[in-house]
Amino acid sequence: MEQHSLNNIRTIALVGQAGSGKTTLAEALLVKAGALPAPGSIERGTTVCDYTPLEKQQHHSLKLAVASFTTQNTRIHLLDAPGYPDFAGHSIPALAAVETAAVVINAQNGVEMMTGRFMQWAAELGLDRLVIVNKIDAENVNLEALLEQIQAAYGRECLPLNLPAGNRARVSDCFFAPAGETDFSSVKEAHQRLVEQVVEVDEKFMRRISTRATWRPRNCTNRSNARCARGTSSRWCSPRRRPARGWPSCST
Ligand SMILES: Nc1nc2c(ncn2[C@@H]2O[C@H](COP(=O)(O)OP(=O)(O)O)[C@@H](O)[C@H]2O)c(=O)[nH]1
Ligand SMILES: [Mg+2]
Repeated sequence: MEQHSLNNIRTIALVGQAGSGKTTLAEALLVKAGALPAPGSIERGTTVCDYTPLEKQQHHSLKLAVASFTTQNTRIHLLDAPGYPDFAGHSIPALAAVETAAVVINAQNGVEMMTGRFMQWAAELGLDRLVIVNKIDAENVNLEALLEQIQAAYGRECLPLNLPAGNRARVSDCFFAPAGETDFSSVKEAHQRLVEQVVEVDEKFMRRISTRATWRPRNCTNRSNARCARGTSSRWCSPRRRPARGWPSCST
């Protein structure tokens, strides 16, 4: 049996409104990681997580299910939680067992009642929170408006790691390997925003990227960056937290 150190184990709960596609997403992740040869289907009752006779018959999750896979030398334990409020007794305990709550949103419906509930419960438990916008291929979806809705509900710090491309047929990576076209905004802009935000909260990351010659904080000049101008919160700009050599300093 594979052995993984604690550093290489992640526990993630897929939570959110019923019908947002959590069980289908779990299936897709298992296939992508090579743990399953092909995805099962909700309609045929062949998914890993909806395995009880009643779930197969009803075509939705009724209890918590666990599925595990390995990717990039990391063991992932996924908890697929039912989304109906009636089954919250099964989904709330999932949050106590994980480090990350992935709140899945149905792109057709936007922020729904259980989206808000899970965002709040996960925040109360101090969990990392990840918002996954699912069903982007469906009809009547406006992803730009949905991003605004998410940011209005949960803060401007909700930034896209991926942006839709090819009229919602695929996504472009805006963080790890930023490249490609997008349906709105741009990879470059989204990447800069993400890096600026991560740098603000993660000093280790700041040290790592501070050795890169190519990246510079966006608009990091005395005139254009309000925080730099005030000499306050921006870590790489503040006189007390001046970054490693080669970085523009706004304190001068
Ligand atoms: N068009 C589309 N349908 C999806 C997608 N993901 C799930 N579905 C469908 O949405 C329905 C609910 O999916 P399910 O995984 O049971 O949602 P859950 O209740 O959040 O677990 C099923 O009919 C799925 O086939 C998606 O990305 N696009
Ligand atoms: Mg489900």
